[in-house]
Amino acid sequence: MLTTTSLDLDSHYKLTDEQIEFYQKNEYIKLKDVLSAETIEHYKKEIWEKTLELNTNHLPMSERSTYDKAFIQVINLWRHSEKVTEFIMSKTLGRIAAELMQVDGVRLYHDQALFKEQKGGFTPWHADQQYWPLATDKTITAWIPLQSVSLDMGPLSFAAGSHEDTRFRSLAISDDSEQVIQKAMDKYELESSPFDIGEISFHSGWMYHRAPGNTSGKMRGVMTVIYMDKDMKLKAPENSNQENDREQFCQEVQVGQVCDGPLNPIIYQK
Ligand SMILES: O=C(O)CCC(=O)C(=O)O
Repeated sequence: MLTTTSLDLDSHYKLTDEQIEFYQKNEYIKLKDVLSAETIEHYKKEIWEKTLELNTNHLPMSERSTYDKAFIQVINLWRHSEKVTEFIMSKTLGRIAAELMQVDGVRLYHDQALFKEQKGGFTPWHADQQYWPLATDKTITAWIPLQSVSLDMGPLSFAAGSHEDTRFRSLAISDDSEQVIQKAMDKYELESSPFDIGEISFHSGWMYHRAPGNTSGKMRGVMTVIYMDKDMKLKAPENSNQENDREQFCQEVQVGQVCDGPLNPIIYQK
């Protein structure tokens, strides 16, 4: 039986200067052996069961929108399970997030389970921050596979350095974002590679990414944690997605104030 102290959720994953420079330039990075297979296994069952229990996306694939074909999405799982809370509050992951962004500390924006079902569709090209009413670009997502992810399961794929192209920031996830952004991504290097167990990617809120569909016959279970700079301020929402996010994730926070509401605990601080 594992105890929390035997897990690597609160250890120091030493990033090299090259890794931090790589992230600063490309705004994504894939890191191997961040968590042990043992740790992932310890939390996997609870995350898996809660995700399936709370999922409301039950239509047959053929009747779903492109967005809903891409994944089952369950948000703020940490509010539903103490065990998941332990996982989400990992200082190992929070510290990596802070060091990659070069900030003194990070808060939780929210978590989400993203399970790509058997025959699940592709995740269209997009940048996450279209959805977020956050004042700066100091945001980052940890994408944490709950099993290894082969190419046919739909690994998250990144256009290195694409955050520099600001033209498509108003596009929400859709067939339109897939087509329009795809055309502009040729000039960036595409990283689309499998994930080992324990390998975790980190990407910024404004870098463009997508995922191929799942043709493997197996569910692709992934947990994500979205962090923001601990000093992040709430900005006035600029679209309906941001209005929605403000209500869901920035409760009790006024525009112009630090996002330090009850749903935004500090996860790591120097
Ligand atoms: O898991 C996926 O297919 C998409 C994930 C994603 O877009 C994200 O975590 O920002």
